[in-house]
Formats: sequence, C-alpha cells, structure tokens
Amino acid sequence: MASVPVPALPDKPLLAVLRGERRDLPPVWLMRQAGRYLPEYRTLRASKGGFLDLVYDPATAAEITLQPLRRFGFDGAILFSDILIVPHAIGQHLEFVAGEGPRLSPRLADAPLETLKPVLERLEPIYATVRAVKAALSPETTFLGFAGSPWTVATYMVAGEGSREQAEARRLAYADPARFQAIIDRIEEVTLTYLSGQIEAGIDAIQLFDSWSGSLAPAGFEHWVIAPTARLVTALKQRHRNIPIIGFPKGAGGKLAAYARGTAVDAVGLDETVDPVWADAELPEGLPVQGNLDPLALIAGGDALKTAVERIRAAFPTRPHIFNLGHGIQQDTPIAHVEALLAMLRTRS
Ligand code: 1CP
Repeated sequence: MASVPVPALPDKPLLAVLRGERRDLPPVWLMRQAGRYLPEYRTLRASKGGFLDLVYDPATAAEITLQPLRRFGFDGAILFSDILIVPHAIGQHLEFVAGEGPRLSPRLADAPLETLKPVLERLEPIYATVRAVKAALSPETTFLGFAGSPWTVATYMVAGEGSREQAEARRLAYADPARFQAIIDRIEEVTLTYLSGQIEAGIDAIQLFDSWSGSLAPAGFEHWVIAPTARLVTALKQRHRNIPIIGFPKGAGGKLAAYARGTAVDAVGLDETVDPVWADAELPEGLPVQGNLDPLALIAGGDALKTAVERIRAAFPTRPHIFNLGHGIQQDTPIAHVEALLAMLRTRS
C-alpha cells in the first residue's frame, strides 16, 4: 500500500535546538529584543500612555513583539509583556514610574498576603496578544512566552519595588519561612495558570526569568529557586507534555549544574559571567544552553564583538546551543551592531 505523504511541519530551528538537536548555525534571539534600542518602539511608546498601556493593549503589544522580527529576522519572538503582570493578577496595585521603575502596593513586607484579592482577568489581554502575534508570525519563527520565577517575582512583591540585593525578601524568608513559603506558593499557582494560558493561546516554548537568583546563599537557592522551579516545571509538563522550558537563573554561577539537574528544565540560559567552556564541561551532557554574549560587547562592536562571539561558538562544538546575550540588550546598543552580529552568526565559524 502506498504510504500517504505526511505534510512536513515547518522547521523552527530554535524549537529544534530546545528539543535537543544541534545546529551548526546556532539559532538566535536577544533578551529584551523588543524595547527601547529600537526607534520604532520609542515612537510607539511616545504615542501611548505608560508601559502598562502598551502591555494591556493586545494590538500594540503584538506590534511591539513583531518589530524586531521585521527588522532582523530573529529565530525567536518573545511576547511583549512583563514578569510583574503576575503580582498584578495576584492583586497588588502596579505602576511603572518613568525614570524609576516598578512600584507595587501594598508591599508584602508590611501587608499580609491575605489582604490581596486576585484579579485574574488581568491575564486575559496577554493571551489576546499571543493569539494576534501567532496569526502574523512566519512559520519558521519560534514564539517564546515567559514568566518570572517565583523567587524573582517574590522579591518585587515583598519590597514593592526593585531592591538592592533583594534584602527584604531574603530577610522575610529567614524570619518567617512559613509566610514567605505562602507567597511563593501563590506566585507558583498563578504563574502556572498564566503560562498554561499563554501555551493554549499559541506559544511554542517558555522562558523562566530568575533575574535575582544570584543573591541567595546555597540553602536558599535550593529552597527558593530550585524547588519552586522544579514544581512549576513538573506541573506545566503535566498539562502540556511537549512544551520546552528554558530556565534562566541569572547570577547562579557554580550552582548552575545543580539547577539544571534539580529543576529538569529543557535548556539553561547562561549570563555573561559564566565561562562557556566551564558550562560545556559541567552541565549535563546534551542539555541545550542559551547565551551568553556580554551586552557591553555588543555595544562595543568591531573586533571585541567578533572575538567574544567566536569564543562562545567554539565552546559548544557538539552541544545544542541557542545564541543570545547574557542579559537584556541595552538601550544605547547601535542597530548596526545587531546587524553585524547576525551576519557573523549566519556564517559557519
Ligand atoms: O519602555 C519602558 O520604559 C519599559 C521598559 C520595560 C520593557 C521593555 C519594562 C519595565 N519591561 C519591559 C518588557 C519586558 N520585561 C519583556 C518583554 C520582551 C522584550 O522586551 O523583548 C521581558 C521578557 C521582561 C522581563 C523582566 N521584567 C525581567 C526579567 C529579565 C531581566 O531583565 O532581568 C524583570 C526583572 C522585569 C521587571 C522590570 N520591568 C520593567 C523594568 C524597568 C523592570 C526592572 C526593574 C528593576 O531593575 O528592578
């Protein structure tokens, strides 16, 4: 009997690498690729109200998600939203103060968690953004959703703002572990709902941003980073078996190997302070990695950029690798340097 030809699925190089395939030309996207280094973002931003007005308007958020794709043709699109949408849905008041950053109230250093009334409808416009982007995205592009990891989100909920060394959250975790655990549990629960909603709306893979995992001592890292991330990964995979998850514990340093083994994420993001040669030697065999160009080398450009890019590519001769920065692209990054980076990455080293 003649076999019926199965229509080939479009090749999404980034998704293939997340599933463990090695590509000689590494797929690439840049953290914070939708944002203020792009003139078209600044124009849109100026014509709307504040940052949250952009995030909660699905047509605008979809447009911002697509802007860097049109300009550079990255292999991945990252949803335009923010990690602080979860505290907003848990019931904190959220605002972004120009030139200062986020403010959340009441802050959980003072107010009990029980005073917050969940407003899960605040997640709905984000799912509408996902659907709008999905409809417009080329089939080769991998669509990444994201959330903050429970620990990083908790640092904002406790302090009510970005804080130096996350001291208030760390103090609360020592002084009243049961109360801090309840905060982590609530974030975990709403994040699971939020990520499931993103996946059901059309996301291909997830990144968990743990931007402040570097401030914890080893026991805290086990308890507040690895354990909640592991629970979240398990719960998400129970609902969506095939969804790849990238864990990005920024600043984890030597604790990266324990993180990779303990959380069962599908790929690990490396910040720019991690030596890629060390990472290749110490991380579980075959585990895909993402990173880790210093955003400052991208600003510098020229030979400094070329040397840094070559060093990273040479460090992963057989391991699946997604090229990215070690942290978000900075506002003063020249567009021409992003173009130069892409040209380098599209040539065999
Ligand atoms: O235009 C503006 O003024 C807003 C700046 C901005 C942008 C573009 C904020 C405020 N958030 C975002 C979008 C954003 N944030 C994305 C979307 C994708 C993209 O831009 O390409 C993502 C993935 C994030 C994630 C995020 N938000 C993190 C984790 C990653 C990281 O950079 O460490 C964190 C810590 C936040 C909180 C946040 N949101 C915005 C600011 C200024 C901050 C940081 C506050 C602080 O420094 O503590």
